[in-house]
Amino acid sequence: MSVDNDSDLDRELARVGADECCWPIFRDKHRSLAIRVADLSAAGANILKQTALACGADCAVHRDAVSGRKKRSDAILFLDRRRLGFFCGRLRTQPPCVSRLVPGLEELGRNLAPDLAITVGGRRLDLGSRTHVMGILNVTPDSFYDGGRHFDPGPAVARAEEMAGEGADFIDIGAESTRPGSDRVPPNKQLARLLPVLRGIGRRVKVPVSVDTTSARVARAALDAGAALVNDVSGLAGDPKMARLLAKTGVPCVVMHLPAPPKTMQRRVRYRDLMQEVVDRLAGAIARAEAAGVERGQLVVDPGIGFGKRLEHNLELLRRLGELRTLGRPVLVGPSRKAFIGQVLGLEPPDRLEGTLAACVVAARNGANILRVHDVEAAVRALRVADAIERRA
Ligand code: HH2
Repeated sequence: MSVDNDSDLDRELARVGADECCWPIFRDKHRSLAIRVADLSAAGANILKQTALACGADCAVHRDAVSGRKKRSDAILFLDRRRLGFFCGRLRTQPPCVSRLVPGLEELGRNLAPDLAITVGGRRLDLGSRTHVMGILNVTPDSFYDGGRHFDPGPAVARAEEMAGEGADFIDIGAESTRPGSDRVPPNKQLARLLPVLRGIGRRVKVPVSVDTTSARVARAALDAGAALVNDVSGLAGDPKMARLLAKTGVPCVVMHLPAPPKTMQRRVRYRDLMQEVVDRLAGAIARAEAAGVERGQLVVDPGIGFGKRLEHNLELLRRLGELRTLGRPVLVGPSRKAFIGQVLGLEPPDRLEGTLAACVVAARNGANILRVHDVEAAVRALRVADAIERRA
């Protein structure tokens, strides 16, 4: 028998009667890593491989790196997490062409065992404990699915109350559609839409509210009116004042991968290496935030499903979501009723519920901590069952 699921390992360790103080060691040994290292010299690739082999690990390099016919090579290191520290110790004693990799590998090791708690409204919320749900509330006339439905404050507040009753962990309010081809909505217009709803919600809904905006002015006013988080689809690149606002207020923020403004993002979609580019851009957003004084622990990352991506990119991102773990932050994903589901099923947004739920369950299995959805009740039910199976929770 081979134990596959992480959550079953502890039970099997207990069954064996293994000492509990050793369980973290066995958990690390259970998880093997395949770490990609870019652009080594041929000598570096060979030293890396030899060091890996000496540590009981392995390393794939270009077939001609050994002979030196290939001057540079990428590499993939195969080792279990337990061995990472030992391997770094060995690598540190090697020439700079490979010892320079140690800080990055050590950071990776730290990020793979992150604290996934954020502080919302003074309360610590462990996003790693189960899969969380963020309900979408668009106070817009033109959002691709719910545009016009909650444009007036009355229906918007009623929908927020309904989503809270359905089990939403967060409610995300946006006043600017970011669908492909959409135009910007000026801050004063966003605020005219948002503020009456936020004031109405404040009195009735206990669930933390996030504001979906790239404008620091809108975010500041929304926070003053009761919002507790910011959801910035530009990954803090849209408004230079946003990072400073986050540093000053200390509120959590979702930073999303957005390769181009919504107006033009679907025009020329091309990636040389999708996962690397998304990870690098999100790492850049985290670095930008930290440079402005934002606590890393208050950031949530999002690969931006449907934002400057084609069908194959969206499917790859959902399949390889676990790779975002290298950033060491909780992951939010927003697949709800989006075009990629329509492309798979040949259905319009009103008929994409089942596709959305499938995407949510796969995303949760692959490491998503928060799912941003229109259909809170259905998603909560689906994810509760998925968590019960997957995490025995
Ligand atoms: N998707 C949309 C809007 N905001 N924020 C995050 N963090 N992640 C997402 O995937 C995301 C987002 C687009 O969906 P929706 O709000 O339903 O549509 P519209 O932009 O047309 O209002």
